[in-house]
Amino acid sequence: MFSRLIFKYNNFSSGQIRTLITSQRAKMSKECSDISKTLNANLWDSDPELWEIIKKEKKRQLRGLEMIASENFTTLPVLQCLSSCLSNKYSEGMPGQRYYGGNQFIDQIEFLAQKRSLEAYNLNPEEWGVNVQPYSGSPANFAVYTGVVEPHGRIMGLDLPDGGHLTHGFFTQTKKISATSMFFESMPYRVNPETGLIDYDKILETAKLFRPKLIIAGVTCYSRALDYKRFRQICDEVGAYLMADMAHISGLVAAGVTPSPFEYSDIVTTTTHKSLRGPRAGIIFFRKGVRSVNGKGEKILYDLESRINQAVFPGLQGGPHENAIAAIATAMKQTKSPDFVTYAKQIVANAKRLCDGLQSKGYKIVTGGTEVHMLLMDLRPKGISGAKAEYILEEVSIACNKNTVPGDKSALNPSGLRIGTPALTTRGFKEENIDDVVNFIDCALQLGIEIAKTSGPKLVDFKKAVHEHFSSEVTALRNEVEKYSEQFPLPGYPEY
Ligand code: DSN
Repeated sequence: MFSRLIFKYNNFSSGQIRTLITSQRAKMSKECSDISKTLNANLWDSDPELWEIIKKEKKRQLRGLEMIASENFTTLPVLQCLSSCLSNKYSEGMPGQRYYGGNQFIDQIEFLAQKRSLEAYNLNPEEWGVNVQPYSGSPANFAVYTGVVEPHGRIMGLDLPDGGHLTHGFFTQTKKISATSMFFESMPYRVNPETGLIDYDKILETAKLFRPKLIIAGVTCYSRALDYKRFRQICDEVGAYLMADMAHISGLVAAGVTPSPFEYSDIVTTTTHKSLRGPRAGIIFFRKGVRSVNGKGEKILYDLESRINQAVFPGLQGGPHENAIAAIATAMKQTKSPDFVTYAKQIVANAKRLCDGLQSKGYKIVTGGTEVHMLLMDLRPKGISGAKAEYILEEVSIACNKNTVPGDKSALNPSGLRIGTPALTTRGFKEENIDDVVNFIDCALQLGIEIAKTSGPKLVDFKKAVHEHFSSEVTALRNEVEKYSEQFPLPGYPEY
């Protein structure tokens, strides 16, 4: 810049040039400081409108009882990774083989995330590989199908109304809902409508007819441990891959408080933000080495590594989110601490206490209990729909979600509530606190049941009745819940 100036003004005296340079410097430094002011302004100064909304959300999280089974409060180190400079970098490809320069530190981070992910589940790197790049659970699952099951290849997963996930192949009588059912042929398996338990005999019977390439052992709403050994036997009988989707329970698996899918699976996918308490992201674990030995004694090797890695990138994704990958690395490190094991045990203890408490108040729990982090209430005997129950609970600052129960005719008007304990456990809730939570839930539901008796079948009329005739009761209960909840700290930044 200055050499160009000197060239332009080469007829000037040296004194004139010095004056010119000084004035140019002052101008540039003012411009730089203006730019820096814009770029480095705090959010609360640069965008107060958005900041106010974020603060309200923080307050909602603090004041409410968060009981959505898939949610959690992540840790400060995870949040710090997410909001770090790593967000700036493009790094398509795998560590050590990138399509862009400048990735020497990014590579270190991604290698660390891979190593710690394997360590978190005590996996031998000779036998298991991992891809930490999926943006979340749905892309992770879709990458597996893309890499391992050819287009229109066959997949079996638990039906969504019975507790499976959309990506496990959901479709209805009239519509293919999930892309899994559009681009692959999916056949659901179900739970026994009487017991609510997965019907393994039926899976085998169906699998023998359908001959799937891949069977998914995974749930989003099922309160029992899965029988991975049984899934393995079924897969072996029909020559299918076994993919476990452990998204909900991956924190419990890391802590060793629920059976691990790794012994029996070929592929394991997970999100990292549920019981694992990391960032919103996804991971795929895949087996390496010998898959089987054929009749001639020849070893058949797994080829999952290249298929899955290439399906993630370039198949489905662009640049990996390295800030999230760093956050995975630190979350995986946290799973190795004794505190994490205590937390995971407490999640299950709290869920069992919640189940006992609700049963003692006369509520029906699908499968009759829980072995994990959540339960499913069947509200049919109580005369209130899942949607109305969800609404009245939300009105008193208790967040959970309506859910189908086995035997429900319509997924649009489900009869159950899914309730989980990971988020409250992170906030320090113990069994005695869960007893208080049971009382809050019961008070709200009793009120809802009363209102539902007269408001008619429609949700809109129920909501109207809540506000027109019961607003003082609702407000009083909400105040109690919020006062109670506020005593328990949230991890993360104090204000946001
Ligand atoms: N949305 C998650 C759940 O609530 O289970 C699954 O992706």
